[in-house]
Amino acid sequence: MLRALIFDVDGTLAETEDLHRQAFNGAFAGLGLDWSWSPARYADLLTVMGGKERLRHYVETEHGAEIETLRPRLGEIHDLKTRLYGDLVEGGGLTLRPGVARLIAEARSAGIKLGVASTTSRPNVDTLLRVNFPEGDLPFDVIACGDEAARKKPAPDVFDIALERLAVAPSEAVAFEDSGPGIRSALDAGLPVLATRSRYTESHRLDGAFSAVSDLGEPGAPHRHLAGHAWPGGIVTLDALRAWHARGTA
Ligand code: XBP
Ligand code: MG
Repeated sequence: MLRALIFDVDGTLAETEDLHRQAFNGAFAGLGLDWSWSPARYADLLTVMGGKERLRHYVETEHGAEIETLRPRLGEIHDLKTRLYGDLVEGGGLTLRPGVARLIAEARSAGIKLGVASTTSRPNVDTLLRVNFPEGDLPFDVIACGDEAARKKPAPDVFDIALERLAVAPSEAVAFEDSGPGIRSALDAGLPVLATRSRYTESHRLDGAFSAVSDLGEPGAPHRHLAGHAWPGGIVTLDALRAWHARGTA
């Protein structure tokens, strides 16, 4: 029986990655570093999951000669980036992707548990949820994210943590992801994965997802079906998820 839905954050709950990119660039400028990541450059760097890891990878590959002076500053750069990202999200304009609020509401009404499993830092999750859900009425039963996981995606750690805290088996849940590494992470945790491709994952292969769509769809705004299981009317509803899940576990 379907007992839980587990959502990735960046690119899945909302199209956040360009704000992350802007926050990184703001931190570089704020600390006197003449670095700037274009959208294309950031898309390449997104193959490295985790902002701290991504920053370290960039410094090691692009500024290796200065690594000894830069390495001690990586934490400071990422901390400023996280503050600036929070300001950007607080500044509004970052809404949930199509169908996310609807499906979450359907799940809550039906008593289906809700979890988050993200590589991003916890303050980023808290700010995104605070801006998009009413005070004191946050929908998620469990939030697993950032450095709680010993290994970042594509390792399964963060989904394993979410499953354990939700007290459900992988066979009783469905994961929602937008990226190749995220799909890999959820699959390796034993979860079936529904992929909603995002702006920064246009080039990602979504192999392994049992269904891939442009988004979760809304009445009057059906999604584009990309691969795998197709959803009646181009909308992923809880009823349709339950019907798929029942078939798979029959
Ligand atoms: C996406 C990530 C994160 C964000 C940046 O996480 O890889 O690293 O890009 O956030 P997910 P941080 O798709 O799993 O939500 O700088 O806080 O890591
Ligand atoms: Mg993501």
